[in-house]
Amino acid sequence: MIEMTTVFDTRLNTIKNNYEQLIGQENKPAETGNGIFDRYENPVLTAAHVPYFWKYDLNPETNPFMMERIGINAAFNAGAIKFEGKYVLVVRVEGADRKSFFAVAESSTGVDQFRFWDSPIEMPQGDNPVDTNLYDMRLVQHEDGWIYGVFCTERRDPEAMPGDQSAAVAQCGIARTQDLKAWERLPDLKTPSPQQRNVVLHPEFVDGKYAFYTRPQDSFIEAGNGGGIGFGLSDSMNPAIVNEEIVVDKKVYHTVYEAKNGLGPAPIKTEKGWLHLAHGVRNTAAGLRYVLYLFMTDLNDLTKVTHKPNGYFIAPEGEERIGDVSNVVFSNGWIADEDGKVFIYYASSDTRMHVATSTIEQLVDYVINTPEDKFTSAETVKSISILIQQNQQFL
Ligand code: M1P
Repeated sequence: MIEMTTVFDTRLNTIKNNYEQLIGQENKPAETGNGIFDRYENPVLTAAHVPYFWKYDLNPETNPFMMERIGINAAFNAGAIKFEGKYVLVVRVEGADRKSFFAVAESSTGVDQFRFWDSPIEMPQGDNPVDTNLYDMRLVQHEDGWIYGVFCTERRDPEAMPGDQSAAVAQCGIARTQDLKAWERLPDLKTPSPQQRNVVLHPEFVDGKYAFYTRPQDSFIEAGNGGGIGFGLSDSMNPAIVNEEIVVDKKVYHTVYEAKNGLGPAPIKTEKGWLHLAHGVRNTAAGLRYVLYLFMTDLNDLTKVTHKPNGYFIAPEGEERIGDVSNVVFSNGWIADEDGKVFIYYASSDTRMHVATSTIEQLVDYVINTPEDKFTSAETVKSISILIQQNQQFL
């Protein structure tokens, strides 16, 4: 028994020390960015940031080996909001059992020292049937006074053949809160599309209505004919019903968004237009590759894309390329500070969270002054030739 107590105490001390050391770790910008944004040396959140008291039974009587009782697999795809002066993420935490749930983590700096609140969110159930899995919350402080969490709720496809355990239906779940602790669940969004993922609520009313960005899709994985970032209006949030989806940003052959795309967080309002962050997907021999891209829509017409740089804004790099679903970067949260600094929270390979920082000024410059995709190799060479020619006087 004395020996067991020693094992218990030694392990508990190590676990606590490692945890505090990880959370206290400083994060610095990685050297030499591209002038558009800065990456950081360390991820901001990983499975190891999840509090040890969610995983271990801390009673030496019932857990003499100090064994992990509940495994956590990943911490990724976080919604983001500035709340009571803190940088707050609502993280998709995934258990070893493959179930995702939401948990709040906060930091005073926005780039490091993110610490999870004491317990995960207990999200009330929505429409029948009950949610099997919840993920990818977009957080929006709406001008109606509520903070909305708009997320994916996934359930087994009721039409699935008895042996098919992978057919699922994805829909947009909605909940609202004032404090990120108590959540009121509202009915799922209704749209003409059989499946929905990557739905985002616009922060302002549009013609007195709630405005949603959608991602109509034909099946659980394939965007199919409905591919593209859609837009539609709803009279209310309870229930939220979009009767017509207009595709604002469609998937296009031989681009980084040729297989599918989806909006990331809610757009940021700038003097030049609404700044949007989205993910684009293409298929490769190694599987799907997810990258992030930016575009801008008109201040008075959210369905009109005014600027769209060619290619990707952030693509997976280094260790970001490896994880449970490799070759993926995905973002559903960013925070714009009053002074114009922007914190872009992105996940890599469905495994961990990172931050990149920039400013509104830099992002607007990037979006407006980067050549757009003209869809052929010849046009790409033409853009490079024009730049070389303009640079002659400086060489
Ligand atoms: O695995 C990559 C991503 O796949 C989905 O995104 P999309 O619906 O655009 O294919 C989501 O499940 C997302 O959570 C995940 O990161």
